Order: sequence, then structure tokens, then C-alpha cells
Amino acid sequence: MSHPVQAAFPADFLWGAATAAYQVEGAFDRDGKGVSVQDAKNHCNAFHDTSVTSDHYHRFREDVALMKELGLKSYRFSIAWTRIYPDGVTLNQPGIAFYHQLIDVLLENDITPLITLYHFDHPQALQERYSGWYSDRMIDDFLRFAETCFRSFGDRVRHFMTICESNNVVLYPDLIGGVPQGVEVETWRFQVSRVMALANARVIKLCRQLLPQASIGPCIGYAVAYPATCAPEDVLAALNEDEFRTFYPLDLLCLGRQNPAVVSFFARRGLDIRLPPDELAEIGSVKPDFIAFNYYQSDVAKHCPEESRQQQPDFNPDGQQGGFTYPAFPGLYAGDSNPYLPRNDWDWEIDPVGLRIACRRLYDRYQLPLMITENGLGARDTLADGEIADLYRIDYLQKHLVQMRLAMAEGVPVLGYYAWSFMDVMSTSNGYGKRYGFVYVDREDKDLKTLKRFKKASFYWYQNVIESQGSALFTTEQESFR
Ligand code: BGP
Repeated sequence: MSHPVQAAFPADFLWGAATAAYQVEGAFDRDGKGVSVQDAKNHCNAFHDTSVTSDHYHRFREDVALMKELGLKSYRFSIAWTRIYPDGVTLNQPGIAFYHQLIDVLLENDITPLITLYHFDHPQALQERYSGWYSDRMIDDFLRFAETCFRSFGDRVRHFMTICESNNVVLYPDLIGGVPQGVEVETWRFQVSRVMALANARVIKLCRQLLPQASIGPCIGYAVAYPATCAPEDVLAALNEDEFRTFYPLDLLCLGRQNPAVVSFFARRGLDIRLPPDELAEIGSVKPDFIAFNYYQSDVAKHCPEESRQQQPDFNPDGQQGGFTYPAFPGLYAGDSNPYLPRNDWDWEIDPVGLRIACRRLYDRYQLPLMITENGLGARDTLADGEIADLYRIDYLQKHLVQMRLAMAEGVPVLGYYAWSFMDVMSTSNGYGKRYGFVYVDREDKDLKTLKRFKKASFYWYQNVIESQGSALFTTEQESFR
């Protein structure tokens, strides 16, 4: 296969892969760890059991050896807040010790750590005390946790992300503890995004004071919105989706301004979401070093008249195509499927070109370097004779990386790419029935089995991509990785 853009990637390009603490570590109550909102949630969910997950807490040395063999230049992981502050307030040294060991072993293997400070798992104690991110009190507790991370790990870690997908967590309140009784969901959404924006700004400021050499940025999930047709109402609906879901939070975090269309939409409904000028000025006084974004799929938006029935989005729980519940937000947009794109079993549409569009849109609007911090294909993998022939995943990753490279050739500075996920982890919406990793973990939702690790076909493929500094993307025949 030949391709017009075959120039090598920058020498310092961060070829990476990612995980998150509650999805990979297990050991949910070991060495003083407290209960997180994710741990609490698992008691009422068929597959969400954070007690063991992929047992990385006990096997991290073996896992880092696999990262080394894969050739990873960088590993993105999150720090479990509840290992460091089990109840949100009291320091737990053994939790710090665990991450010291993980960071040291990564560095011994020349793997650059990228730390996510918050990946959906704050202490349940803070949720019970004051409803977590719904309260301003969360800001100081998050700052205390971040400061401990900077002081403990900042001598060796140079890259930090603040809050993972602050835009998506407000769309799915149950992901982070839910909306307190008696509070309107829209009121909750804007309060949480305000608190997160303030926390983000103060944490970045603190990082600059304590670690002037470090780089730090926020993270969002971006599903580029396409109009369902070229009818102007549908084009407007797609603009609405982009502005509400992605640009409102990013404008706030990167430009310190509130998107006027969003402000006016809620004003017309009697909700004043304008921030006090001093808060806006504070948020705007901090410019991140980069924008991290997670990309899996694009979206379709169509006109949604005012008189339509509101529908919150919901995941496809059983992995049968057609089971996804598309959102409908009257007066803004309604989601729909895209007839031009294939999809996985959970209805996530596969759109490599969308990644290029996302890169172009984000850079054009914010003029900040980008990091793609999650991208991958959720699938049911089959272990047969110790092998996993995940050619569908190779196809997905290869096409996305090529489009990312094209965006770079078009002038977008992309600092790194982190596939989701390094190894199989507990999927947030679908447990172990849906896997993403380069490394297979031998377990099912209800059966821990051996927890042994197996390298998938995609492992060898990514190894070759990294080793060739990306040029294998344009030459490899997938068949050779079978
Ligand atoms: C992102 C989360 C990840 C991961 C991923 C895949 O939004 O940051 O933690 O879960 O989505 O989603 P899922 O696991 O639901 O398939």
C-alpha cells in the first residue's frame, strides 16, 4: 500500500497506550485504599466489579515488561484518588508508595509516564459528604490531592492531565455519583462544569508553581458532529451539538469564555448560567499547554423541534447492534445513526476521517498542541490456542493513525497518540464483554479465570508501527500479523 504522507513522525512523538485506575488496578481495598464512587457503583451493576479488574496492582511489573516489549514510548495511567486520600482528607502513604514503584519501573524501561489526575473515581466519602463535583468544596479537596501528586511524583513525571472528559461526565451523571435528589439535571450539569473548570484552572496554576518544567492540560471526549442532511436545520443541529458538548467546556477551559449560544439557550429557559466575572477571569488567566482528547467515533445530529420529547443518551448494554439510545434535546439536536459508516457491536460508528476532522477543528479553534489520549475499538475477542486474531482492531487503529498523520501533515501539532487500551480493562459501559487492549487478560465478567496475559495480533502490529516510527502504517499488510 502506498500513501502520500509517509514522512517519519517527529522523533519525540509519544507512541502510547492508556488505562485508568478503577478499570485496571483491582485491589480496591488493599493497603488502605478507600471506596471510590466507582467501587460504590459496582454493588448495583451486573459487571462493574472493581475488586480485581485486570489485577494490575499486583502484576504491574509483568505489565510494564509487556509495555517495554511492545516498544511503548509513553504510558498514560490515572492515579486512584482513594489510594492517596481514602476518605478525601487523610493521607495514605502506601498508596503513594504504589505509584512511586510504578513510575520507577516505567522510567527504568524508558517509558514516559503521562498521569491523569482524575478519571471518574473520587472518594465516595466526598460524594456522601457534599455530593462530589456538585459542590465548590470539591475544588480544595482536589487541589490537595493534586498537590500531593505533584510533590510526590513531579521530580520524575513531566506530563499531567487534569480531569478526564469533563464534558462527557456531565452528560452521564451516573458515571460520577449521580445528581442529588431534588436537583434539576441541567442545574447539576452547569454547576459541575463550573466547579471542574475552576478546579482545572487552579490545578494547572499550582502545577506551574511547583513544577515549572512540567506540561499539563485538560481532557475532553470529542465525537465530531455531522449534520444528518444538508438541510440548514440539521446543519444548525450539528453546530449545536458541537457547541454544547465540546466547545462550551473547551472554550471555558482554554479561552476563559462561555459560549454565547449556550448561555442564551439556557437564559431562554430561565436558567442563568453566566459565571461571575472574577471566576471567568480566573479561569481565563490559565492557558493549558495542550488539549488532550479522546476519540472513538463521530456523531450525527438532526433537527429536534422544541415540542419533541427529551431523551437522555444511554449505552447499548448487551452489545447487539441497534441497542444504543440516541439523545434528543428539544430545541438543540437529536442523535441518529450514520448510514455511511460501519459500527461495532455497541453501535459506536467507526470513522477514521472523523479523527482528522476533530484534529483540524480543535487546532483551528484553540491553536494549542493536541494529544490523542484515547482511541480504540471495543470488540469481543476470542482466545484460541493462546492467540487472539484481532485483525479488526488493527484495521481500526491503522486507519485512525493514518488520518492523524494526515492531520499532522495539514499543520496540526499532535504530540502523542495513546491507544485505548494498553491491556484489556473493565469497560466503563460494558465490562469485560467489550475489550480494547493489545494484551488479552484471561477473565470474564463473572469468572476471574487465570488473569494470565496474552499478546494479541494487534500487539505485534503496534510494535512494528512504533519500531518503524510510523512508517509501517503505510506499508504493512495486515495478513502478516495473523
Ligand atoms: C472513555 C473513558 C475510558 C473508557 C472509554 C471506552 O470515555 O475515558 O475510561 O472507558 O471511554 O468506553 P467503554 O469502556 O464504555 O467502552
